[in-house]
Amino acid sequence: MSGLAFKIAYLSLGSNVGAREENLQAALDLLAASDVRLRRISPVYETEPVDLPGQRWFLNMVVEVETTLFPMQFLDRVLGIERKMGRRRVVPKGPRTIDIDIVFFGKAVIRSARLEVPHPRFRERRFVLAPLADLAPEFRDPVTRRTVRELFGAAEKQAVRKSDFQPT
Ligand code: PH2
Ligand code: MG
Ligand code: MG
Repeated sequence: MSGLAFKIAYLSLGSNVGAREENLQAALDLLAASDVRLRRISPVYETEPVDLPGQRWFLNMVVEVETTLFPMQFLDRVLGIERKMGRRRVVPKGPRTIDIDIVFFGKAVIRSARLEVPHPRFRERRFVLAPLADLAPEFRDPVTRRTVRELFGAAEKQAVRKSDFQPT
């Protein structure tokens, strides 16, 4: 990828249907491509469901990638992977085989109908902030100008605990 302009992006992955570990691993395998390089992956956390309680606990993680794709191309790539993995959008915020959300795309602030970056709800979500803080505690949210570490410290309690599973 050297010689081409690339951006660093942070993605949040979540799964609470089927073999959750295999789903995270499959998503990482599908993400890796000549134009999307996986740089670092966070520990995996088992997390209490937020927004829609009463569903199975999630496995969540964050991956740092570098990509030469533009944001909308990158969104299409991610949605294609969700589709390939059999994701069906049945209930909003409900159970899912795999969810891949773009948390940051460099320092970009994007507010379009299809894509909002930074992710509009990541600041309240410990299932995003805990693994993100493992990778990039000093990264500054381009909207609030607060670091990931500060946002994590300020987020409301929500049960998250490290899982033993480590994808490759
Ligand atoms: N995703 C949601 C709604 N609630 N809760 C947890 N713990 N983890 C998630 O990934 C998650 C959620 C909508 O995308
Ligand atoms: Mg989501
Ligand atoms: Mg999503």
